[in-house]
Amino acid sequence: MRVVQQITFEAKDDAEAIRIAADRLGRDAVVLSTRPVNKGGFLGLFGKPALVVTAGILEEDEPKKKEEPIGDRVRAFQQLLEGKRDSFPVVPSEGRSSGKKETDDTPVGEREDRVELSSPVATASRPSVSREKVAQAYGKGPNSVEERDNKNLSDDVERIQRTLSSVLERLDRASVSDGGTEKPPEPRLAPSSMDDCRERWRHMLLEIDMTESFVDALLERYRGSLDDLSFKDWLKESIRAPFRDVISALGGSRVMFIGPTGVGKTTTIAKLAAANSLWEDRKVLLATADTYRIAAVEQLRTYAKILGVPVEVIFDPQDLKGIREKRDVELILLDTAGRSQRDSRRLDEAKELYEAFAPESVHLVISASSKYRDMLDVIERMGNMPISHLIFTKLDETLTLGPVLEIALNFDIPISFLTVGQNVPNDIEVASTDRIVNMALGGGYGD
Ligand SMILES: Nc1nc2c(ncn2[C@@H]2O[C@H](COP(=O)(O)OP(=O)(O)OP(=O)(O)O)[C@@H](O)[C@H]2O)c(=O)[nH]1
Ligand SMILES: [Mg+2]
Repeated sequence: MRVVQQITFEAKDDAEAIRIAADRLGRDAVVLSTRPVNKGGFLGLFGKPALVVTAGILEEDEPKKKEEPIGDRVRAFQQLLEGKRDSFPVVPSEGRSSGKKETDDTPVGEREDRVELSSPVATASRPSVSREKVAQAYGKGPNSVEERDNKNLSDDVERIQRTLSSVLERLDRASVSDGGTEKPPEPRLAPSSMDDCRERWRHMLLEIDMTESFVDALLERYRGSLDDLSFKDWLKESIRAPFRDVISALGGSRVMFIGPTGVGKTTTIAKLAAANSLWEDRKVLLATADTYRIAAVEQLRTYAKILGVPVEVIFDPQDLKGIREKRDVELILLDTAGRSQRDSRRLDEAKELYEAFAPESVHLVISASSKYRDMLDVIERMGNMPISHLIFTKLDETLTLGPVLEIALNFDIPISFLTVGQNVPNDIEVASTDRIVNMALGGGYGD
């Protein structure tokens, strides 16, 4: 990689630096460095802060090979990212892999049993995981007969377990409604009354940080429900995560991502861009309207370069109209600046982007480690745009997924994806009601 057409100029802030670089060098301009200086003033004091900016265009040393096998592209992608983590400030080096030894006593939420591609570290210490396994994590089925058999077997076991627990819980209910005349169930298998059962769930739901009044209302609703489902299955039936694969979960070919600062919007977009371009072989275009921070533009540009997909920087919402009409693109993922739900001016700007882009779906990205009240506030205030999907990120960072469950139960907005770590592109899943409920009630990610 070499720099061509390098220029140096002054700007008052990051946003102006990005804009001047693009004006003078075109849309592929990259800000290479910025140095803060004080302009004017006396003896270096009382001056106005400014930036001395170096920008240029990066060019590949050798033309890229045309079509590498997918495995090689993925591995190269991972290796480049691992390398980038040391030098690139917005992709921090402390990954989720703590290097801690896992034992059977390790709480489920701390286990590292996610699907992992071979990174430079992983290849040395453990076998890499097949493409099929990764494809499965993205909602694709197993390929070989052996894999199908294993899957059928584990599906059967899961079905039997579900049936058994539902039968046990029905037994509990029956013993209560019959005024206790029924033969008491085995004490080690189930609590002896509906109230015990209810208390147990109540305790558990409060432990995972659900709101007390909501928990009581929820348990009442369950008691009054006519169907014969176990509580867990009833919860699963009550939330919406209906998508089976990455394409249906995206909900269209023009997709916009909004959300508070630092929740993982750009990382999630990079994961989805990888999934779509590497596994689905779709022509993806990344666009970013986050021109407030140099690091934000460069973060997306870095992912785009590694993936070999084009990226457009949006300075003006009207730029989106041209992008919408691009013919050779199958999927446009629009990244936006993180904004506080309390900053109404920034929210209006997002609305302008929405109107110019006319997306087919708007995914609101929320961190699973936020408090329930804050999640609620985000959804309500960002609702100045029609939110079509919810994405929960950072499920790996919390053991108490009650707020996620509570949002899922309270809103009729479908949940599209769950992200479970910093690793691009692995740490993302198409959301499923099973996963959400099992993780929430089972002690977090890893259950
Ligand atoms: N543990 C964990 N970290 C994540 C996850 N998703 C993203 N991150 C990390 O969260 C940090 C912020 O991610 P970004 O993608 O830059 O977040 P953003 O929403 O684009 O941030 P702004 O553009 O500043 O609003 C980075 O360090 C990511 O690696 C996740 O699922 N789990
Ligand atoms: Mg971002």
